Amino acid sequence: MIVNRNILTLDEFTIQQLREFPKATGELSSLLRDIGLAAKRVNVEVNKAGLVDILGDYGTTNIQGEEVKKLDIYANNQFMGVLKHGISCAGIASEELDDIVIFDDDVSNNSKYICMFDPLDGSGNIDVNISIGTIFSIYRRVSELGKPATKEDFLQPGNKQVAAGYVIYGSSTMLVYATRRGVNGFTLDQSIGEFSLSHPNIQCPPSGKIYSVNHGNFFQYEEKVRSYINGCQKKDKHTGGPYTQRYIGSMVADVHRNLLKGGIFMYPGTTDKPNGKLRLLYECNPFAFIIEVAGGKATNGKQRILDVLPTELHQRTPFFVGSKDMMNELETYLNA
Ligand code: P6P
Repeated sequence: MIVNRNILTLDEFTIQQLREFPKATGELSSLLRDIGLAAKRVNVEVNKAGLVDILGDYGTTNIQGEEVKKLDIYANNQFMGVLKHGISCAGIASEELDDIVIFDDDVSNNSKYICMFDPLDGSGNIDVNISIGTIFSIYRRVSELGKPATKEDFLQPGNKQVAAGYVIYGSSTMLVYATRRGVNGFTLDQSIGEFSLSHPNIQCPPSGKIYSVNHGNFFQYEEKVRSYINGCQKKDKHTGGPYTQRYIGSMVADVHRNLLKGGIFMYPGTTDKPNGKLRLLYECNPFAFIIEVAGGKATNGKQRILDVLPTELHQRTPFFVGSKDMMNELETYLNA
């Protein structure tokens, strides 16, 4: 008889982490468990998206001017709901909401953290059954406890993140999160309805053979970026080329693969969109934090992403993220 090895669930893992920090209040662990709960609820709907009338457009567009899929709204409401009714979060920001939402009740005003998230990244892929994801970023508040959170709590540089992570709704559903102590991956075990530790202490391979970029924009990239991309396609003294090109069009899926296998993901600025497409606060900062804790690097082409001082909630940034050696190769081109 095969005895199930004792695989820690997300709840058990976060509680075990608490034991190592006797002074910890447990608020962060509670917040992560809340996120896990919302992710399980979203997962149920994502998995049946083809079966119920949850497909199709919601008939509105979000601040990004993108058509909003029903699942976007559902996911946004699930994450906002568990965080509002939890004990650890004073307010949220979301790709789907024009402005921050301050929960402003006694419990929330005394909560130490705020959370920003993209509730369903890659939602344009929902109808064609390609992996999509949730991305989240957690900060300690800088505003006074006991009072409502403020905008300053949300406009902190990424290097102030306490934790960050993502959920990938793919061939299996995984929740991956990082604190400064490490990156750990939990796979949803449908038999018990729990995220179970499947990828402890994830390390991003220092190099790899995969590069991810939208070649359709190639002639809109600056010359140094085009030169690096060319270097990825041939034996080149600077790069370890030729590499394999993989681009899913769902950042969570592309970066997750590169995190585990090694690789580089790029969403450069273009002539049409000099700041690129991806959002700093709830897409790039969380992945930059995760990749750096796992041993990789993340920049905007000029500086470390985590050092960028945000000025607006939905500001965009060029984004280059991945294996350390590949990022260093890229920088020999960009700094030439
Ligand atoms: P493009 C999905 O809409 C997303 O925000 C990321 O998940 C993905 O990497 C990127 O946009 C794809 O954008 O312009 O290459 O289709």
